[in-house]
Amino acid sequence: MLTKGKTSLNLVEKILLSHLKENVNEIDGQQEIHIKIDNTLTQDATGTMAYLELMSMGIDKVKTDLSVSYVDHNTLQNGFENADDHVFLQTVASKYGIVYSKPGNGICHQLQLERFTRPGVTLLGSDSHTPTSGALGAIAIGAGGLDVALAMAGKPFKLVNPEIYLIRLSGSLKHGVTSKDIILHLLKLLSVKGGVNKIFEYGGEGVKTLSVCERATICNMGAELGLTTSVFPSDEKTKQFLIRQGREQDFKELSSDEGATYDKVIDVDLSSLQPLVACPSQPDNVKEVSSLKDIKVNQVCIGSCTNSSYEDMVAVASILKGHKIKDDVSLTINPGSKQVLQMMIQNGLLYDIVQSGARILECTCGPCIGMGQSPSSNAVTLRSFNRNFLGRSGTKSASIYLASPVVCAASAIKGYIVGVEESIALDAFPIPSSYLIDDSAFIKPKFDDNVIMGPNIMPLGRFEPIERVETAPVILKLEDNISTDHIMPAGAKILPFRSNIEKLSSFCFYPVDENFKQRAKEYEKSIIVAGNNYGQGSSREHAAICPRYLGVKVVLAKSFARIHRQNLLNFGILPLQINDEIYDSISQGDVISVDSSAITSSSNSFPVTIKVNDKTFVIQTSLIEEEKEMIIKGSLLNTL
Ligand code: MIC
Ligand code: SF4
Repeated sequence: MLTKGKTSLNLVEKILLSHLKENVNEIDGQQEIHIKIDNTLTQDATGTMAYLELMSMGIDKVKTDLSVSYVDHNTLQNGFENADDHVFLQTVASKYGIVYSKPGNGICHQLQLERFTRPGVTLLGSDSHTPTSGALGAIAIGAGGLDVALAMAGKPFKLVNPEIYLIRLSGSLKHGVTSKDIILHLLKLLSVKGGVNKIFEYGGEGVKTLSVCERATICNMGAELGLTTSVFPSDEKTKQFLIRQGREQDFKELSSDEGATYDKVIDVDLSSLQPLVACPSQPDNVKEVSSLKDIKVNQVCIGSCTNSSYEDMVAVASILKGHKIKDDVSLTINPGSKQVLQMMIQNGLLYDIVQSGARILECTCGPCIGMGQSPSSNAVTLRSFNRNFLGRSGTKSASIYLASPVVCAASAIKGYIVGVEESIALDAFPIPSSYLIDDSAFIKPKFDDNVIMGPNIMPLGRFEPIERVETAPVILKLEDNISTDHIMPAGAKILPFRSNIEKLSSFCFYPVDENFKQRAKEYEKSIIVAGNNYGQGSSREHAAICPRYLGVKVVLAKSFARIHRQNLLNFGILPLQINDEIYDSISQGDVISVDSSAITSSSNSFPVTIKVNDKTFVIQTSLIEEEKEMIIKGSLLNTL
């Protein structure tokens, strides 16, 4: 936790303290800290909403040092909707002083790492994998679009004072074991909720063996642990990366002080790790590749913001070179950026990849978010991505396995899940000392006023506050680890409606209950009950906006994922933490009553009474002043 008066600081404390807003004395013992945000990023699937919100804030230009708007998710353009979003995003960026990254330029996190992030900055992004930039020694955090819009308007970002863990790496990785296996190992150890309200700082001798791209994979998938973020020191490897990117001037050495302390230390001996796979349908269902016997693969997908760097492509091309993939396997590859793709062309990797039978896709998220390439019914799909939640591939009956790009490439050749043989070198193509720089698809703002909004872009309605006593049926009772992919799925059929809440809400909770919208409309208002870690996964605020739009007033859960809890509050849904006894007493369909009248008291901790059939429970609830105001007024926007 951040506390004042320490003489030896760890890296997280150094960056957070240098960005702390207002009175430093007040952080001691406080639950919440406010930090200044230097840079922001948005992507198109969350960005349209974030910019509609920004427009309602009445500012004429962003107040950050740098804000970038990427288009990388909705690029299929199967109808006018996505293209209209792109035009809106480009024109709104130009008006407010935001750099616009054109579709095809690459995936937001890979591009931010390559071209923009500097050691020591703070970055807030409307995407849960924003922590990828932690690989360059930045504090990079994912948040809902509204929080990012507020940061663009110059407001500080508020976060729970996090516990700071040191992940101390020793030794080095063996042949065929990659940094993906480090983060899969941590997921196995700590589970998908093991990182909530924590920041991981990586240290130890093993850090020196990892390149910035390898570090980026680890920081990226820290999101699957539920972490607030992850960060690596800025060292010689960082300098080499920035030199390759023609950005040596951005380098600054950053590390923890001698004698710095942490809330906890976790040791990982890199040389003890084996190739790992996350089995269906949670990223922490991790097993050793060698323990999986004869799992036949139908589809293999390499890419995503987790593993699409040039180095990843070198390893993949080295394995595929001179081999053919199995006749009944479909292998797709999404390079992470135009830079990566151009270098693959220039240095011959692409030839070896294409000759193997792989299909080359755009430099976008693609299959990771179900934007095309949905596998066949009951298929096994092996992916170098970060999420394997039910239905995320677009095919509900398919099983998604997650592994490193090298396991993916080797498995595409063999036809079942395998590691890389010792005899195969992973560096058949050298890493050049300078990368190919072409920033032509980043469009600088012109500050012109003409924002173009096509018919699919619907202004966000106002949300009326919930009643102080809500009596309503429990529309769903859910288990642990419900992700935002369950609540508000994505995919090619659904993503085009991200700017149109009425249409989007038809798909709300679709993977769990296809009749959810119809029932919600019949009930008019309703309550959701869930287990632990409710709302894990993406930062999409639509997973709060759509349930709210359909009349959900309260969510009772054993625990909440950080970003989703904030999104619920931002849109006026009351998130209440319940214990096992209350959870067990409620059945789906029960009409229950939630009395939160005490929220108007002056205290930040107040009782809420829940009546279930003939039982009455009183739970003590803690909300800070601003959170109370959002619930009392109906949404964060209503309070502004
Ligand atoms: C995802 O990986 O689920 C996304 C799509 O990138 C999301 C954001 C979104 O829902 O648009 C994320 O991770 O935040
Ligand atoms: Fe895109 Fe997938 Fe990364 Fe989300 S996790 S930003 S969908 S590549």
